[in-house]
Amino acid sequence: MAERGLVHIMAAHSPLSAVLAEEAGFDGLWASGFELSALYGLPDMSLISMTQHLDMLRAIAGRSSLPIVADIDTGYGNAVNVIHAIAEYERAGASAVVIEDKTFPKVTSLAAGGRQELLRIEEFEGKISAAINTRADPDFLVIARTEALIAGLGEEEALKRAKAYARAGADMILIHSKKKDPAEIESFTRAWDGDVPLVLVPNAYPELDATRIKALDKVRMVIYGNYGIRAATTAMQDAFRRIITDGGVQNVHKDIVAVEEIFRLPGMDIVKAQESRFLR
Ligand code: SPV
Ligand code: MG
Repeated sequence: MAERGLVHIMAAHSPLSAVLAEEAGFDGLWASGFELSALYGLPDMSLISMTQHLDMLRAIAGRSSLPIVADIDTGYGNAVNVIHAIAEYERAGASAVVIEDKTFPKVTSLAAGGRQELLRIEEFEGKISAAINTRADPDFLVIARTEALIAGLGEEEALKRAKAYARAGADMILIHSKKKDPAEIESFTRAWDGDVPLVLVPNAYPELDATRIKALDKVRMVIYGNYGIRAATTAMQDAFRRIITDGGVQNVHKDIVAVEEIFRLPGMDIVKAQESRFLR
């Protein structure tokens, strides 16, 4: 962020999606709870475990050199659970975590009519302090996410919470909104006079592009939060439907990557070189 001003972080739900994000030129990866839940065929409602998320994060870290921002939802419980989680995520290879101020179990933020209950500010301050106190590397970022706008509590409450979390030691504040119009986020960003920079996730308001975000001046990280799983779903829906309609793969094969690409992306050349060197 110091070098680039604004960093672009792409959601990854698997090592393969991480490799694709790295090749495309993103600055980092978002180990998204929404995407991993969807990968398991589950809604993003605290149903996948910390172990499942950590296992995938380790697998991603093993195949990509990009920094990983881990989406640890509510921190899997109270401040004591956060202490355990921070140690585990740092060891697993994450460079940052995002913790949100909702109660456990949570409901995904963008769902219409979803139950959105927030923690008391003091309790969440304790969780942020616990995270800061636990990290071994001072460069490991603790990002506090307020869901005040998602819960419909308004800008004043969102600013109050963001300021409290920054005072508790958060390195950055993630402000989320599900309004289709970016006005709510732009207004919060203009009103933000805290010392720490902001993180945006333009999932609900996609027209807020990098040029407009840079003009807001206080944002240093943009997370493309569900674009990996949505792009993959679009591609699979299209291909699978065409195979049924066409009665075979005779047409679709021309429009998808050749199998050689699936040899290349996971680094089959490296394994082949290992075979010729070490198999006796
Ligand atoms: C995620 O990708 O898991 C997020 C972003 O937290 S959102 O689903 O938009 O809340
Ligand atoms: Mg999430």
